[in-house]
Amino acid sequence: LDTIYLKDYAPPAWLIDKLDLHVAIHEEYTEVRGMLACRRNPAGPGGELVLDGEELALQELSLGGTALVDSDYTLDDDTLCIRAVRGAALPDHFTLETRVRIDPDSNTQLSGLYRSRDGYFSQCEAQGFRRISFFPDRPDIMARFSCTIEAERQDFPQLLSNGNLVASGTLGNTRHWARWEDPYAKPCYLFALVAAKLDMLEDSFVTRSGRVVRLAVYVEPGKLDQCGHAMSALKKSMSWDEQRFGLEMDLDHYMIVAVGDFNMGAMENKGLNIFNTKYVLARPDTATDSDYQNIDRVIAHEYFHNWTGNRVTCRDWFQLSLKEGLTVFRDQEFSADTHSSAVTRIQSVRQLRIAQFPEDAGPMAHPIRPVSYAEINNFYTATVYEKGAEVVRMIHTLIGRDAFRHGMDLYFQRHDGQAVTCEDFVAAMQDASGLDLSQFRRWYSRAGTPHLKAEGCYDAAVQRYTLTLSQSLAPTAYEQRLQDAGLAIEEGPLHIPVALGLVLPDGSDALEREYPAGTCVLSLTESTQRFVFDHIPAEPVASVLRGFSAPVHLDFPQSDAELAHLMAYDSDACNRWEAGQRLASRVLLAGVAAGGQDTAWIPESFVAAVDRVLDDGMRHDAALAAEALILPAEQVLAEEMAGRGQIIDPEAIHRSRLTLRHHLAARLRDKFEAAWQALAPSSPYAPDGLQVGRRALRNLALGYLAESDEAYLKGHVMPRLMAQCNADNMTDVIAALGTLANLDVAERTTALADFYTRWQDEALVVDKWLQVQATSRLPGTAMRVRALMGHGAFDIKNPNKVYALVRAFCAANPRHFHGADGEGYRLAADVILQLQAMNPQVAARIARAFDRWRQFDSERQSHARTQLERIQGSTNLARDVAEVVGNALG
Ligand code: BAL
Ligand code: ZN
Repeated sequence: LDTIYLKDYAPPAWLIDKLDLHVAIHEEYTEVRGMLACRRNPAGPGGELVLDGEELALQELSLGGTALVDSDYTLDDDTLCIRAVRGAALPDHFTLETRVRIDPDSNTQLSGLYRSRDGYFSQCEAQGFRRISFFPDRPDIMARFSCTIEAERQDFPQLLSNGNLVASGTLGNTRHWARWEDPYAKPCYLFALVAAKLDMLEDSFVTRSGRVVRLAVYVEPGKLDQCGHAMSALKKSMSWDEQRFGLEMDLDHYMIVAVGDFNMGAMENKGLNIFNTKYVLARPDTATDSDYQNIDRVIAHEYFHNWTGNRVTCRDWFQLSLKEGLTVFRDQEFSADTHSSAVTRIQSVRQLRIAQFPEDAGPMAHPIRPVSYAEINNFYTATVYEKGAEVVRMIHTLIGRDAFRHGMDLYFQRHDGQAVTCEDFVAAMQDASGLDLSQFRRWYSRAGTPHLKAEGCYDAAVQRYTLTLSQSLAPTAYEQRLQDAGLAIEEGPLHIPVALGLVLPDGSDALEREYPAGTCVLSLTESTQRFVFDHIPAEPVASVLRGFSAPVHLDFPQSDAELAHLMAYDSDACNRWEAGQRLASRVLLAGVAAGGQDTAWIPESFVAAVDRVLDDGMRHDAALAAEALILPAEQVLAEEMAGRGQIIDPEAIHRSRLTLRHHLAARLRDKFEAAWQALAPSSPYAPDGLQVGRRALRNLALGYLAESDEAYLKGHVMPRLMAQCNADNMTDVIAALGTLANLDVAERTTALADFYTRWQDEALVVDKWLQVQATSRLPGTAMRVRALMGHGAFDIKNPNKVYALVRAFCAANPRHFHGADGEGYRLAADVILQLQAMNPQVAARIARAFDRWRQFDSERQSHARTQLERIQGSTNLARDVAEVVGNALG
């Protein structure tokens, strides 16, 4: 596998100022003509003009109107190099004309231009544009694009591209054309093209300076009743970015197109976002509360990219987190401001632990700015996105909200219209705040999750509390790769912001007078540091890492009683939740050590704590209580075991979690019943904060009630579950169906069959039907997933179907994926082998499920190795898959 290194970055020899495209879509093929205004880069290294091109059938090539001859250029599978024009040296400026044919109808990779049910759609990030036209496909080439699209009028009435529609017309009897011009220079990964038959919802937004922006959401015919929420999310995002960051929409048109075949969640193409339908379509009876929230978040994310990504873009793909980490931070802040900030933060932290911490500990470990890759598509990761956002958040925590805003202003003043590096972003933050961030920069080049060790000591005689903090970061697989490649490994302590509160016995904050919200932000910059607090009137319980102020593992030996104190009194909601999670993990891991059976390992104090949280949830904040009552995920417990050097035992983890659920259900049945009754809906469905919280807690209570003994389950719970399968909103329906999918009862079959009959024509709802079955805890799930792959509802060419069935099974059903018989691994390998020829990006994402195979027992390791080697030995091994599997096998 060829590896690409950051150290080899060189500025381009040639710049492209303009690209004029003409795309003619025909039934048999699509013809693409490109006119590239090329200019020698005065700051470049000199040399030939190198254009990328993949699966392009070259028809014509000329320079300034002169057809090039064979000796003027070389063409291979992925590059076209122009050296001369009829033997003479290239002039400093010229226009290059290319004409190619492509075959979007057979493009199953969904990268470049491809056919989906309702038309043709493009996806160019990271390197899809080279599958449309010859071009230097690198983000530091920013050109002004114009695009004329031509197609059959009846089948493809909408012809869309970036920017403004400047002309359109008809061609003969059946064809039509449209010409678009984008006023902003952009890298080619932001180019987009749609030729389709879609319905449109139109609206407008007036920016704070008075610009009227036409907004349009395009969806498959018949789905207009499912786009209202996306449109309102877009308008909310536009207002929020003006208020929080002073950033205004810069175009007259902003379009969102939803398509059912899409590798990613969505794509921020300039003025023409293309979205996976999953993040656009919603109606109360088809979408859950979390679907609604995800739509808000993803619409906002893509919109925010207009500034953080499009106006200022990345110099090279190693800088991906420059736009992704920053934009995730921005979408998290948007969600915090528009929903509950505590719940938003808790959900982000949970997701980081489930997806990013294991990545940091596994064979694909990399810093948020890696220095090498084989396939860039493998680096759209939880690390680049979610940990990248944490790094931006730490800057925000260290310098404060106002300085951060000044830093953003400075970043845009300096770099608007440029392709820059993470270093440029940090420099703007440093210059705006005056805080020296040189040590902080290490976060950009270090892989792995640091350990933060804390030790507290209270001296009652002098009323002094001393906190000793130490940090350590063990080498990961990434450092090994650096070493193998002879690259330097960065060392030294990190700059870690540790937000701290001291909670007194009466529940008040000891630091409340000196610091806002009683929270001070400590800067840990040494390996070990002591922090001293005087005038602390009684022994406090330290609340370390409030708001999860740094993405680290906290090693702080607090007693159960101290954690219970934080659960009850910490003024920081995130740390109240965290204390509960630490307590629950402690209990569950004791259960694992005890084999997961009987209940002697479940302390009475834990049952009492759950009882209190339930009470609190009914009286105050149901949403927060629901978060607190979700036990740590099996994957998180598995990582805790691995972190302690233990072999992961997925069966024992599952068993102890289930035993704890049964125990809580038995002990607190009346409480769960009371919650279920008290939280019954009293108004029509709306995905608003209050209702969302009430539904979450009510469905959580129902889930616990379903863990009751058989008689109670049959007599009292089953009728409710079956009735709820016909609720008027998908949140309640899927909560009931998901619960039933875990139960070995006849009603399970009936409910699943009825659901499918009702929803078989709604693709996104069918995805939910696949997912609840893929994540079922019942024995035989691997076999049922395999059977579902042969069901008419499944289509291996559609990423959403693969994600709903296969990825959900591999990533969200650890007990069955890591089943002792190796069936889960075999299933994943079969899918990867079949999929890699069609869609290597999606195949590689499934392959990531093997990341942690070495942490299991030798029998499981042997099953996993067999499958990994089987994949690695396959003919036509895709590069994306080869990198993932190669790293896994080490
Ligand atoms: N840029 C790829 C999709 C996203 O992160 O918005
Ligand atoms: Zn993004």
